[in-house]
Amino acid sequence: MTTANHTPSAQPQNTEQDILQQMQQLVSQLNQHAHAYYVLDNPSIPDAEYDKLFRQLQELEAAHPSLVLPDTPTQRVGGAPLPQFEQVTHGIPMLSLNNGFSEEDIANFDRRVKEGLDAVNASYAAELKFDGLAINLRYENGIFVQAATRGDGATGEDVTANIRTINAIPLRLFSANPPAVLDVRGEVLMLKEDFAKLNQRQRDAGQKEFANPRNAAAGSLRQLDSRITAQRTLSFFAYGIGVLEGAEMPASHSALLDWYVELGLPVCKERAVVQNAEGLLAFFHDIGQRRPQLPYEIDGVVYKVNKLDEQNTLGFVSRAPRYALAHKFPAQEELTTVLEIEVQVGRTGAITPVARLAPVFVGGVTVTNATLHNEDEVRRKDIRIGDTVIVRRAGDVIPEVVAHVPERRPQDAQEFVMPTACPVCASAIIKPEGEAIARCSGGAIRCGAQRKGALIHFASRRALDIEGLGEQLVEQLVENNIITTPAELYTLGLVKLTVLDRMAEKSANNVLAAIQASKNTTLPRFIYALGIRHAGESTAKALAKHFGNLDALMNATQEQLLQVADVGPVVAKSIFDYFADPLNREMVEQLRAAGVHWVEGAQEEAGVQLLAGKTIVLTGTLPTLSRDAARELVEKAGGKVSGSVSKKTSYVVAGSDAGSKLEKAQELGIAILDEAQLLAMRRRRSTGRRNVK
Ligand code: D41
Repeated sequence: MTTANHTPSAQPQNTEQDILQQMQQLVSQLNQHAHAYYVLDNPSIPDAEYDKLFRQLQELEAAHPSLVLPDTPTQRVGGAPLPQFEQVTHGIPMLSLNNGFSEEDIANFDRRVKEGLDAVNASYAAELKFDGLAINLRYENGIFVQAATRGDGATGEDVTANIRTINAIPLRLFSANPPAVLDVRGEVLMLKEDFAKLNQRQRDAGQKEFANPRNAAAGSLRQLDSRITAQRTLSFFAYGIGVLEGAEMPASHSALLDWYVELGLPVCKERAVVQNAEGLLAFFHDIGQRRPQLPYEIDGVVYKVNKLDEQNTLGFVSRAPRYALAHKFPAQEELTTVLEIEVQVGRTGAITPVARLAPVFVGGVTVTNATLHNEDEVRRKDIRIGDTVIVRRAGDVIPEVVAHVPERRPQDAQEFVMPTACPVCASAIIKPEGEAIARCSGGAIRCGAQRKGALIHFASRRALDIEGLGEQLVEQLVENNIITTPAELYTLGLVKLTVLDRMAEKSANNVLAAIQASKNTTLPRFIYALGIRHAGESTAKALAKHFGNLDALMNATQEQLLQVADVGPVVAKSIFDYFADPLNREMVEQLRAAGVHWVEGAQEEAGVQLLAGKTIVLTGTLPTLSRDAARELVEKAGGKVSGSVSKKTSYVVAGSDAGSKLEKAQELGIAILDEAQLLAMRRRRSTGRRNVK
């Protein structure tokens, strides 16, 4: 929320008592609106209204500085820098958490809890483990008075001024009868979205980016100048309690969090009360599935024996409670060293610097290579050979180098030098002005790497779909100079194939049969298979539909190409240039001569297309159809598949574990189909008879 101009409303004739009352009212109103906005995510007034009230309060405070209230939201913006952080001794130490990683660790935890309680069943509160910073908030008579970092658990640092800038943290608890003292414990973090925005700002300002949301949150909290913290959007979730005076301790952890919600404190909604190890694991797996869609980073989940008297019975060992366990996901970030920076040549000649790394176990796999994307990226992150770097592997995405660790840079760390010649074919590497990507100028004819890439692409499932012709076989075919172009695939015989490693007669015959079968294809697949830059699958489909036959496409001018739906100048030029090259035209002719064919001018088969003109979003796992199969089905029925839900979406087809897209569809009131309903949309004969295949 921002502040707007407003005419002063302080009236000189008011008594101090009146003014104080006015201020109290404004503070209370503003704090309630802030709670609705930042904690409940449900604004109660328009921003402009809020700003008006805010200005009124600011003006009153400026006129009567002695009356400024301790919970006024005007003080959130940060004040003069501190010389240093003061030390704070926690009233009750902040304990640490024991970690578990395997199902066995969880079973052992559950068993020890039951032994300790002499019970057959155990009830747990399960919640998220935020990857942020643990903090203690002290409220006295309902007013926020101090915030301290966890520090070593016994003593932390006073970060009150910084914490005050976090809009989600109430400056006064919502209670007519608040406790005399309440220590709220929880985690300060930065949402993924706010992290991305902050890094964008850092980039724009030519300043160092943060490696991850946790570092960004830590860096923001450790600012001596709270005005800087105020510009960084931080969030907070409460999960624990320290000193409590003047109120009764809730009987369970879940009741504590419910009470916090009533007091206006932010509590994460992703929590549950579950029974026994099975319940814990079910929670863990559910959250693990949804982790990528969560708006914040978590590094696991936390289990706590729910009843407080049971927690007390169990007690703690060496500063970690026996009643709690953090169940961690495999680490997504690890440190390792850069052994070498090499370049890889892609299908279109793109030169990608790749860091060769000392092997490191991250995100559940051993990583030895990580992409550095392009030369600018290497410079921006200043990654050098010999550096210690943070490597990240989230979900199934390819591992990447996030940042180097400056303190660990050796004296002899070497800067990366972009080669001027292709490491595969020695052709010149060219980086067109204004483009981020450098390319090998050899093309598929001269460059083995591009040749391999072109062949793999040609044979891939969505192109000519030659089963068995994968990366390894292509590698051997190219390395041994057996073939150089896709057209030569059709000249392969048994003899040429069986000389290769690991190629028995049976599998060689299978590959040959698949090559033969691939001759019968469709025009869109053929166009896509050529691997023209910028002409992906949907462009290939649009081109086939527009031109109807290959010769028309091959002879099209750039102006004609621009007539095709979704084809812009870059794509049109790329297609035009491709067919202007005689070598490419020759290869197309060779393919046709080899017998590759399709039905030209393919008309839609007779029948009703039930999804004609409809936009469909697929989400979650369908019971039998793969993502590709579902997409093909939609397209055959005349529909278009889109990746995101909007008002223009006609249907959302949802399977199990559907996440935010399903929610969005429900919000927007979009019809939701299951797989069976999707299957029923397959083309029906136009005879009037409902003949669903
Ligand atoms: O989300 C967290 N990082 C988290 C940390 C959590 N959800 N619960 C926690 N509970 C505790 C106890 C059980 C000791 C009150 C914690 C932490 N401790 C914790 N955070 C940092 C050190 C300990």
